[in-house]
Amino acid sequence: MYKPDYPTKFPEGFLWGGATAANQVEGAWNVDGKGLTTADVVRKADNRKDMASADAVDQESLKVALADQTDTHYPKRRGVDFYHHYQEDIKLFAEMGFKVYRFSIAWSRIFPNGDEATPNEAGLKFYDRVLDELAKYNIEPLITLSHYEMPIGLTIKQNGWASRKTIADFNRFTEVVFKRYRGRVKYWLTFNEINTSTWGFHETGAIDAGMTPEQQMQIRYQSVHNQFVASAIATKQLHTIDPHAQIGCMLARQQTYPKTPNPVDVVAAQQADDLNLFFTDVQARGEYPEYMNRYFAEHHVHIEFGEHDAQVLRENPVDFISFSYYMTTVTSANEDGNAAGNMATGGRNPYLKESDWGWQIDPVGLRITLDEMWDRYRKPLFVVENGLGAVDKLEDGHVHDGYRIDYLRQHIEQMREAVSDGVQLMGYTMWGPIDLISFSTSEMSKRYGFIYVDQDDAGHGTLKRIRKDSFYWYKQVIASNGADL
Ligand code: BGP
Repeated sequence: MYKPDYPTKFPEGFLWGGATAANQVEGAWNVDGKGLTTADVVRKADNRKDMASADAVDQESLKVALADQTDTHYPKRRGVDFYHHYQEDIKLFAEMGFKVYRFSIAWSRIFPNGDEATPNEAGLKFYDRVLDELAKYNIEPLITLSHYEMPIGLTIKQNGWASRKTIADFNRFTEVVFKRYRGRVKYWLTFNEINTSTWGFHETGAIDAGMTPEQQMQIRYQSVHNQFVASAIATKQLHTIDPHAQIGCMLARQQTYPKTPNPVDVVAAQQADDLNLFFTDVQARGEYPEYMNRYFAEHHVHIEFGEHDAQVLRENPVDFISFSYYMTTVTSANEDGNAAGNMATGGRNPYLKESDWGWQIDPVGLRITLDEMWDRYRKPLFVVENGLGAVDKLEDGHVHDGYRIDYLRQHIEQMREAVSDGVQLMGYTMWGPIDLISFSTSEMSKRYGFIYVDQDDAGHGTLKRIRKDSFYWYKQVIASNGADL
């Protein structure tokens, strides 16, 4: 599959495309037997830069959400109605020349409560239709098994990933979809941005609001461990069920730079980076890295290992490593090392500009990231998210989003440099080829797409799809395999 084409081109067969998540595009939150998910109970943020809204679920707000049968306060329930527009949307992806489309399967469409004895056939059929549509245009699916949601039933019953029981529930789901879609899907990912489990609910499905930071840390890292084991078991299942398919992990990569050349700052940056790369260290190398022993001891975190966990992790590393890339951060020895790992809350870099939401833009950092990760792991890499959230204006039926083109061009140029440096790069799925609901703020107006969707923050609009300027630009990028930027 991968053929190096040194020195300045992207390899032949490079997978160009875009990425979305079920809970941000599908809508149809209560259609065809789908159960409620953790994403369906997240209220719209009051503050448009609020990163924490997706985790602000406590027992009280959960009760309110469960009783609410509307989508008024829960925009992820409505998405952009991909559930009913998938043919039109995939046709537009095909028009741009997509080679790959990354999307997630909503677990609660297949197992509405997470632990039924038999799967929901209507849910399986929906993804059959999506796969058929992609096959029509020779677009490879890249499927995320868990993208920021799980059946809310498992939160209520066992506090989500905080419980080991969730491993078996998840792996029943993965076995069903691997068997059902065998031979039709070459690329799978287990957990989207698994490291954001350290932020809480949206990734762990465990309600820990109101606990002390120490208790939260304990619950979150244990949830991570349970996801590691579930991911390794899924890897084993896939390799047995469909030996031609490949499976990867997925990290929200955030490179940390030292604030100054003072060696103590360099150590602080290295430590912050280790905390970010811990996740891929485990999933790619199959064991916990030594530096985490010290970290856990210093923070009084105790990870409960099942009898066979170490062996399962060791025997089932991932085939490739994928990550999202939005920004880098800066730290110094004077700052709290933990804060440096948080998106948009780390130190500012005076050399970089930022988006309307304060995310610092660092194309060169993508090259640094790719080069370092290739050195560290020597496994194929896949950039599965990168993009610019911006306020777009629709004028006379057009969106002139030159700023988005600039952003993507600069990042793709740096990817090309990394490929020339020798990095094995499988592909690039930019985030949000079609406008969708923002993860962090649940807003519609934070747009990423090549395709504009006529819907506002309150859910009003025709849902009409409109090609932006960037749509035509990306088409030319793909047609020229990244030569014509
Ligand atoms: C990543 C998530 C996506 C996505 C993206 C952009 O962290 O994997 O789900 O939404 O970030 O973030 P936002 O929507 O908050 O702008």
